[in-house]
Amino acid sequence: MNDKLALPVGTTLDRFIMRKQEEFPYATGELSQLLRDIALAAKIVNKEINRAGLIGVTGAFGNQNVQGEEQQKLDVIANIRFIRALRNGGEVCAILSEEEDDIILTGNSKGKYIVAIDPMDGSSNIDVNVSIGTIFSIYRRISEPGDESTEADCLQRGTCQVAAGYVVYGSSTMLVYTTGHGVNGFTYDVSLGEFFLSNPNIVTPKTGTIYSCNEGGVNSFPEGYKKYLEYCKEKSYSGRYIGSLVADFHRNLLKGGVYLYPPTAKAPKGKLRLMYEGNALAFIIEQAGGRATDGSRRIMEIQPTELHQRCPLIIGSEEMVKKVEELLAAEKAVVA
Ligand code: P6P
Repeated sequence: MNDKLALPVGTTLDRFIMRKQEEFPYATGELSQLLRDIALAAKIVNKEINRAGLIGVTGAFGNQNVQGEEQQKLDVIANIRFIRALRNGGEVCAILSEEEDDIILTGNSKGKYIVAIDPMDGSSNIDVNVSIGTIFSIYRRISEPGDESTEADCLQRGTCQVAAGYVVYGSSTMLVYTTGHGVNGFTYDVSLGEFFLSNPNIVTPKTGTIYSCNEGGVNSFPEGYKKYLEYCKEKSYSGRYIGSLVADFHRNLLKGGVYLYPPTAKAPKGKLRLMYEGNALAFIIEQAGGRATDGSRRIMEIQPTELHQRCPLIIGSEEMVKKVEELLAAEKAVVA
């Protein structure tokens, strides 16, 4: 047969998920269905982002979220889309969303899974056509199926995640996820309405020359961070900071680099949220051979105590993250 006349289109996300499920004889398909539900919502959100300026969904919604941040219209829309897809998919019993004060009980009391999600990360960039993203983290519930889900279901360490991923709505739209067996990236083909495997088995470089940090707050950074930024300049590293964590993370994941969000005067515990930013990306970066810390602890070992708790975040290439930790430790030694 002359295949050259009709080249294969590649592996769809659905087919990839099914193949991976076959590798786990006891897999019952619920997690596979959950991942499909997330992909469906991502396709819908992608369409609304691409047409935001035409359908009047740019700009502020007029409310603040639990974080005290100005909600953008697309924050609210993405939150609705993902919650609806997860509720209708039936596999999720509760959702922890950046845009909701409390956990959302989906009514699927028999659902085995919990999802922690930042439906639209970097939303301040929406109106200026800069990449934005969705970040998600999936846990098995602790409470019994059939019982009402509890906050304890959502306050699990990152090491308990069964899957995590993100969608980056950029020059192309990509979904990148892990279930603890490596990291794989899928690019969305709008014309076919499918995600296709484009970045199999992503491994992040052990080191790099890119650092991502909002240095506007440098005067209030702990000394060790200041020392690391000086180190980057001595080494003539490239400063790349988009203001969308997902976009900065994705570039550094593929090219090598480190993203830092230190404690600042404005955010003494850091700005980023542990449950639906730190843990999700930490799972991915570790599966890709990188490292994620809050400066002294492995992100995924932090025991959460609040749904929306924040954490300092240093994440990316292993050797670069270790260098930051080394300078922070030296600072502590001097202070002690
Ligand atoms: P700053 C977006 O609000 C976000 O959570 C991340 O996506 C981004 O990296 C960071 O905050 C930007 O924060 O303080 O530099 O504007």
